Amino acid sequence: MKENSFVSTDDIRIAFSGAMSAMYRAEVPAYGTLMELVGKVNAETLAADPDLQARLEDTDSLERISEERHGAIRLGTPAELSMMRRVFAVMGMLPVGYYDLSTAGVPVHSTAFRPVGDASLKKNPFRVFTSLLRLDLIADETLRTEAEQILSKRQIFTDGAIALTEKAERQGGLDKADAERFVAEALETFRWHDKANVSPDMYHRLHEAHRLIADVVSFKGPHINHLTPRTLDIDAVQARMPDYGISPKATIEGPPTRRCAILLRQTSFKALEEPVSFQSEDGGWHEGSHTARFGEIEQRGIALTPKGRALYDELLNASRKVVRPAADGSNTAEYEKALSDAFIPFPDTWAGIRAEGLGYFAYSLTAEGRKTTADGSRSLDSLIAEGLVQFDPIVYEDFLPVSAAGIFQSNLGDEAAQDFVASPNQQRFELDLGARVLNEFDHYAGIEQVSIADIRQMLSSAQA
Ligand code: OOG
Ligand code: NI
Repeated sequence: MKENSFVSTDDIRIAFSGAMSAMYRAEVPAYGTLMELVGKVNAETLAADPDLQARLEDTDSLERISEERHGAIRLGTPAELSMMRRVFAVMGMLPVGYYDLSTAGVPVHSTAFRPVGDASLKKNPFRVFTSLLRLDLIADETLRTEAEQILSKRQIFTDGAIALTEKAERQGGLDKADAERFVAEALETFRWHDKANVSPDMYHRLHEAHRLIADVVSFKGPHINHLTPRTLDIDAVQARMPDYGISPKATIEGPPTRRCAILLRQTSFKALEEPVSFQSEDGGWHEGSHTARFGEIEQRGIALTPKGRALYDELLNASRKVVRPAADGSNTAEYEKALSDAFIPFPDTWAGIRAEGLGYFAYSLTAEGRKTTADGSRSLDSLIAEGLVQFDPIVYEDFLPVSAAGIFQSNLGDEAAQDFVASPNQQRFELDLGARVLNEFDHYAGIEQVSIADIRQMLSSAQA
């Protein structure tokens, strides 16, 4: 087959995220309501801020502004994780970053499968936060063995999804008909199953050990547990959720409201209790329920350098020493105050963030710079001071472990907070994944460096 007859991995991802969104809206009506609210707030924010509208028109496609940016799944075995990696690769999604959530009381470690590179992210940024259950953190050995046995019997991928993934690997891509079939087959893995594959008793025991274990082990597959559209005003959506009959988690995760947005802010509505039937050993079905699925929103800011990230972590920790956000919302106002007070030392202008080396920027020539013949090897600071070069924040495309833990916890119920011994194990995770994860800092530094090399090259060739 000729290579140019293959559908691009970006186009397969576009089709897949669209199909996932439609499926989830049909399965979880409250999510459709959240999408409606997000669309409304985004439209209002744009109407009230023509500058923002103009800036976004340059960089984003406005009619897609409220589309999903990410979703999340939880897997049970190393074999599932490595096959998932191969399936996502067909859609141009690669594992970036390692997140250890054991420290935060959640027995998983995770990566985000996402497009890498500016062009792919612009076409469609959809990512999937993918966690692997860590049965090694479960104290009860009998239960651990039973859970392993249950998981070893399930097959979360359809035969078609596996065959088409292998075909894509063999050929280096998929043609249009195969790509369409691939999207439909891959979607099956993420579907909700209202019939559990364990007995009521087993579900109860798994649930007692940790709600998350019950969520992963009791079902035929790793149902998508949330999708997350982008909002231009997360505070407004959080405040208005109750007007739409949806109940938000108590606090917004991440940094406080700022002029210059950094990293990632996110919040969700609380997971819904949904009917599920369980089959007992005698074959009879028993009605019960399970709580796992929710909706989330996110607002992204600049990617921070290791120095900026260290400052972020330090200030976040400092704020939590003053007030720990309570899940019931009883101290939300105090928490928000402690958070914004703690972040006063973090500069809140782009120039300030840049001057202290806290964030990554993309550099480009100004209109003046494009006309000039300046020496391209001069310092960036002097080129900027003379108005020849400008800098724009590079958007953070990854996740934050403390925030992710907050999102998990808010959807696991208040009693689920548990202590595990901190045990990050990236090596084990990569072994199970069958690949190394990309380092997100290297990635942003690379984008920044390329932009600098480009302007130097343009200035020098103008001089020649
Ligand atoms: C994943 C929670 C993490 C985020 O946005 O930080 C996450 C999960 O609940 O499975 O999606
Ligand atoms: Ni999320």
